[in-house]
Order: sequence, then C-alpha cells, then structure tokens
Amino acid sequence: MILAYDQGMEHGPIDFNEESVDPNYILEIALQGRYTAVVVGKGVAAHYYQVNKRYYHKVPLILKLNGKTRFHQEDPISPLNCTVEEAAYLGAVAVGYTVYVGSPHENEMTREFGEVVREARKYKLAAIGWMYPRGHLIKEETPEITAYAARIGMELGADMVKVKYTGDRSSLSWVVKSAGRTKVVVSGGVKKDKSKFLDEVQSVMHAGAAGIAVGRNVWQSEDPMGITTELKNVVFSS
Ligand code: FBP
Repeated sequence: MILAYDQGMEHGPIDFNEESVDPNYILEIALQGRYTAVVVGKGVAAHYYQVNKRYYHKVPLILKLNGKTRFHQEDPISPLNCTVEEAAYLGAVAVGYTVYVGSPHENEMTREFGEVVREARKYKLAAIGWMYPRGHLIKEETPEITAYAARIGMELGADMVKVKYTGDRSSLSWVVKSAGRTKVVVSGGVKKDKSKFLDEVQSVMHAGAAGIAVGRNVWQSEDPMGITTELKNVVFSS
C-alpha cells in the first residue's frame, strides 16, 4: 500500500488544496496510516523527509528519480533529476522511474532505466518502473498494451512495476502474468467515488497484483485516515 505524492511535479499544485499542498500533511498520513511506503521526489525528500526525525526512516521512502511537467504531454520524456546514490543518501529503500512506453523517446528512457536498475543493485535498493504507455503512437491504452508495458518492466529488471488499472480483473490478471516475478502495483488515478474506488482495488487484488500505489484518492479525500483504513481491509485481507 504505497502513497504517491509526485503529482506536484507531474501535474502542478492544481491537484492540491490548502492542506495537501504541504508535504508534511502527506508524510503524516503515511506515518499514521502505516503505509508500506511513500513516493516523493528529491526536493520533498530533502526538505521535508530527511530533515525530520518524525518521518526519516520511520516511513519507508521510495524516491522518484525522474519526472516531467504537464506542459509536455504529446510525446513525453521523463529525464532523471536525481541519482540512485542521492536517493540512498536521502534514506530511500527503493527508487522509482517512469518509462513512457511507446513514446518516440522510449529508447532513452529504457536505457536510463537499465542504468537505474544497475545502480539500485549496487546500493541494495529496489527498482520500481512506472510503466505508462503514452505518446502519439499510443492511440488508446488497451489492456494488451498495459500487459506489454508491464512485461517491458520485467525484461528491464524492475522489482516492481506500476501500471494503470485495465478496467477489469481478468485483463489485469494477464498483466500480472506478463510481468512474471516482477510485482505489479496499480495506480489510483483521478479521485473517484469511494465505493467505486474500493471495488476497483478489490478487483486489483483478486487479479493477483501486489497492491496499489495511490495518491489523489487518499489525500484529496475529506477523510484520508478513514479511506486508509478501508483500503487496508481490502489490500491486506485479499
Ligand atoms: P494517483 O493515484 O494520484 O493517480 O497517483 C499515481 C500516479 O502514478 C503518480 O505517481 C503520478 O504522479 C501520476 O499518477 C501520473 O499521472 P498521469 O496519469 O497524469 O501521468
């Protein structure tokens, strides 16, 4: 059960309100909700996580090493802005990297992710691939394309891949099979009706996925701890 908070870079503060704009608000949810890990970029890790004993090493940290802004949507590329060595210094247990599968810049990202995996081994950190099909060649993200993206993550050596929900249990279970021994987590997406979201998570778990990596559906909620409890019941009892 991973709490994602890299949206400030990816989408901008448009996703936040007066509370969630403050990284401490999210780190507190991660701490009190006993999330498996929180995902942040280098700046949040340096200014809010590493400097605060309340969070440092108490909340397992996944450092997102690359990122792009929402001004570049057409044929995206997500460059590294942090090294694995820096991530280890900041206290990370794992590193995350987005590969835009199908983008004309895909080769650059697969090569860079290969290097990230190699470095992660050196520092004994887990490597997680955000495997997102994007760009003008991807007319629509079908479940088969999601399965291909998950497979690419496994082929590149990822310990875990993060993919979008395919819409139903049986297509997601093919994604999970395609990833083999690489664990699959599913992202939350835009905030939706709570019971619809929990049903989705149930289907994710029944499909054999390892869990979820969710952001907006938790910290945009009026009751983040309430939804955390409900999520735990679904994720850990499935
Ligand atoms: P959400 O649950 O808020 O969707 O977060 C999951 C995530 O993968 C984030 O890690 C990332 O910032 C965002 O979704 C990417 O969203 P987009 O689909 O707009 O690229």
